[in-house]
Amino acid sequence: DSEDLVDAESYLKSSPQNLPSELQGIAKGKNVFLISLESLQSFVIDRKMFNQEITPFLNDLIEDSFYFENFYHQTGQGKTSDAEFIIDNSLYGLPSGAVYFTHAQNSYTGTPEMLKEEGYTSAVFHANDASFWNRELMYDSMGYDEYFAKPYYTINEENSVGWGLKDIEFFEQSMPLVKSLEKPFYAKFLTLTNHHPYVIEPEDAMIPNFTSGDGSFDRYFATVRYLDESMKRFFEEVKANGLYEDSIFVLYGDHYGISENHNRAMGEFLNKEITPYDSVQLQRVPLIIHIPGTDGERIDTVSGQIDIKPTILNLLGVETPHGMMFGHDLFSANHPNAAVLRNGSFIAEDVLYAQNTCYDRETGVEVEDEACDPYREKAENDLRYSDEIIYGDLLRFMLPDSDMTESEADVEVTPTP
Ligand code: GP9
Ligand code: MN
Repeated sequence: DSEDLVDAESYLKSSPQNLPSELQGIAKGKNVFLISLESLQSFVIDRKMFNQEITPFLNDLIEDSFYFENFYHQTGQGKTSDAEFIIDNSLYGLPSGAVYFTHAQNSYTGTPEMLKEEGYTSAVFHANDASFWNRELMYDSMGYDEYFAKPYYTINEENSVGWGLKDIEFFEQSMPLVKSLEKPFYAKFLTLTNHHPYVIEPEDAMIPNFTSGDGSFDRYFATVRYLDESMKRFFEEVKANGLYEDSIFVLYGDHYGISENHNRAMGEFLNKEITPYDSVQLQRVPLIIHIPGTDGERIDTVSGQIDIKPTILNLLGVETPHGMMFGHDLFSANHPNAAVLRNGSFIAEDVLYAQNTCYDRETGVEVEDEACDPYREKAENDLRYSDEIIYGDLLRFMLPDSDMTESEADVEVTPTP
């Protein structure tokens, strides 16, 4: 009941509040391009295979963007949809199942709904069945205005592969729809080509397969390279359509592409034996925040998808109370420099905790368990309170436009049924 929300709220208020960042409001009134890069992990960034860059375009984009090299996905079984949920709510997904399926009818204060107050139109572009991951229902709860799914795209034999429309085609066909949006807009794009088992047609492969003998691992690099090419073309289209200057771009990897079942091949590729420490480090996905007109900066802050909502809201200078968020502005000086993963692992400035073992974060050497104690409680509490909010649908007790909860305001407001 609302008392539980008050507990969760006081827990969140107990952690240091964001100090204003020097980028506060730098993108006020600008469009937001939010791009989910399917199954893209950070181990391919700035890396060559057979002397060829795996992600040449992203490697260049990073040079004049804010690139977070210690950014982790925090998804569970909900995969892409968990990433979408975490990013739009700054709440964790669930310990099992997909929150998009089990709790789409809850009350939320998602980013699209909050930006509506600021005059933004919000849209999702994704060339798959509209009902996949129960998105239609959850997008309503999030407050998205438009959802351009499969019916908006021309999909046929030659322009699709694997899970559907090829990414280069997807972005090409999306552009006229983007131009139809009222500005400013918050537009999310979900790519598809770089999806397990990473099938691509020879004419689309721009880099050879790796040679471990593990099929999906070996093919991963060609579909990653193709995704990179689709991003290059997309930025060219955005510039050609005069949308570049008045926009910011948030590109993120949604979750891992290569699971621990492929540790042998991964070990061969990285030339090391993959330990539980390495497996957590491999949960890093790219976060690239590109703000035209600003210089690039490589930022090593330990961070996660949970931080994206407060970061975007602060970049846009959105003052209204952000409600219950477990993440922190990535540009604030006192970001906690930590990330909690859905399975209870966590990464902090000096240690990394995985499978009941504490490691030195820099070296990967096992250290005494006490070294992880300072962060263990926060990791457990973050997940616990976030789960309570979802299982109890506690945000329905939030008063509109306020951080206050019903009981704190001591007003009798009957919660919406
Ligand atoms: C399906 C696409 C891929 O619409 O988002 O989903 P995933 O399997 O990565 O969650
Ligand atoms: Mn995905």
